[in-house]
Amino acid sequence: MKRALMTAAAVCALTVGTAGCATTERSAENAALIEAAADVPDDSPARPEGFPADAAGATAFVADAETRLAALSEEAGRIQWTRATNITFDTMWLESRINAEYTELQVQLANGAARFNDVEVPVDVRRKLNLLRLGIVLPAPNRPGAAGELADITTRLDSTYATGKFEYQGRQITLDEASAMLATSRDPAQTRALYEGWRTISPVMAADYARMVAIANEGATELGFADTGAMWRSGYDMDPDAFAAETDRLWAQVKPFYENLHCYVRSRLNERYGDAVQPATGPIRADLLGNMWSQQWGNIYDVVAPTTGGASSYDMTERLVANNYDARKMVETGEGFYVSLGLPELPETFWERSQITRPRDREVVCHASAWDIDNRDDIRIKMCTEVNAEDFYTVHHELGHNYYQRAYKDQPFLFKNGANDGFHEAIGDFVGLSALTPTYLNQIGLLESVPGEAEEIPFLLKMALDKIAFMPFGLMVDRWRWGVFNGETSPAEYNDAWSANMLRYQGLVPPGPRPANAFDPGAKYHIPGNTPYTRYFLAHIYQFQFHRAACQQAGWTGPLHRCSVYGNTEVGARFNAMMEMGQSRPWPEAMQAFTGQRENDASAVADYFAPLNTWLTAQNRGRDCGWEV
Ligand code: X8Z
Ligand code: ZN
Repeated sequence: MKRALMTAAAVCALTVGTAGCATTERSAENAALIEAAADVPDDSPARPEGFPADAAGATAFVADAETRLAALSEEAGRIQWTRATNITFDTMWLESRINAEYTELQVQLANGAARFNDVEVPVDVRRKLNLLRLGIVLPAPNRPGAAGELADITTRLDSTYATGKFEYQGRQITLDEASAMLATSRDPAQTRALYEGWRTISPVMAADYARMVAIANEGATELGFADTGAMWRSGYDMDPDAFAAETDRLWAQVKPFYENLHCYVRSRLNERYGDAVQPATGPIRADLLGNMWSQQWGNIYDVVAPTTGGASSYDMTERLVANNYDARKMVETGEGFYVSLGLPELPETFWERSQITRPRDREVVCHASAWDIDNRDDIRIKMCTEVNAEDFYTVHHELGHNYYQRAYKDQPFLFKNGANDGFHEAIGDFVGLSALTPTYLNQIGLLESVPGEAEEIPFLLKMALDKIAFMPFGLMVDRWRWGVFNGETSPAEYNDAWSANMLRYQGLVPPGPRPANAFDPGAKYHIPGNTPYTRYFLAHIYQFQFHRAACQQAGWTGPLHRCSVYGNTEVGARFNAMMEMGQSRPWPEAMQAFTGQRENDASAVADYFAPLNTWLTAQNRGRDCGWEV
């Protein structure tokens, strides 16, 4: 797909690689394809010259940059879409070439922007000059061949992930199949085999990854950053160190609640599997949590459901199946929520051009993403949707990206982006908080009745298994990358540092010792896909801030978790006004426009989950919570 921060027009994947190769064992043919793609020519576009070093020159330079970026990003977007929905030798070759060209243009423009550092220019021009420098995810250094090599590597990495398969019970299986089994398996031998099996796709990435880090760091230092991680942390309208401290502060707000959840879940897993599989103290075994990266735990609700008090009267996946939902109906239902807020219907081309289910006849990138191909109207999603609770959430998430893109389409090119990347991830999640309420599910006919108070704890526990469990994962992925980019973690330490972060932040351990050549980070999409991840951590805070503000605007006085803004066009109009701002102003202004607050604030998370936290504290009484690092 289009590089998200890079083109300011797409979200989720940043550098999209290509390949038609299986990963554990590359066929000779596919190895040849990957090597051939490495020979893509490296021709840099001409430098923009002739802009005087004054305010008028800066304004003209920025206008010219926007025209060039917009044109090339559309071409790149169409090629990237073609590659992501049909991985072949040729689409891979084309994408690697256009990505190199795009990176070269970006780097050239970022360097050009620096010429106006000491010139007094209008505020919006200054913001655009800064964004030219900050909007690159992986910068290439300014020497011949570097952008080409970087593009070849990112292409290979992403491809290896997208086409990854491993042998399980006598046949080659994909990530979707493995994930589906892991979600429902309650056999620790099986969950371990699936967890370890998927991680056999990534050792082959490790050398490429190390080389990529070296090149990108060279590029980042040329642009005046300490390293690529420092560059990523600079995209939040504040000092990069202050941003890192801000994420620490937010995590400290949520951590006691996570530890409470961890303690409760560990105890239930211990009851279920016994001491030999899951001890009653210490970290949790990662493969028992129903998700390939243990990032959302909702799939094991049945294992941890309360044994006293209320029970949950419904299972979302079962409800979707019983109501004959298919993938398209899930997307139409998602659209229906946005339309109820007064937002426009999706364009016809969305339905004609999106990839909603996995095509059976070719290799594709299945990780869900939302695209804005022409920076105007050609918005699409790319998913391999299955009819289940997880994808019901994901559909709302992806459409949030598309509705944001649609809202800011009249902004100038460099402002067509989220107020920060966390905002982009939070839009659909905010809508999802209403769309998962029993009240709404009842309104659209998925639930026959609205469960009463007795289901409060079961409902909140389900939500916490996804939302609270996610937070330390949302933090640890980039904590690992920050250490890799700044050199604290050497290539030889890549895997141990990843496991150490799992333990430190999530309190998790792999089901067994990891092999010497393991590269577990490579088995998580956003690492080979080079998508910064702190955005999801922020989104898990922002969505509750948006939800609390929206419910206040709606005059809701009941518990936050029961509030749905379905059908509320006033809230929709105010939300859209924030979205229309795009990236034109520092993010606190966008936050203020909708919530009245200018800060990141995890207190909305605490408000939403307050009854559950009290309940968990009572459940954990007498237990020895936490884990040693
Ligand atoms: O990657 C995604 C979206 C696309 S932006 C499906 N998410 C993160 C993940 O899957 O790891 C959404 C939640 C976290
Ligand atoms: Zn997303």
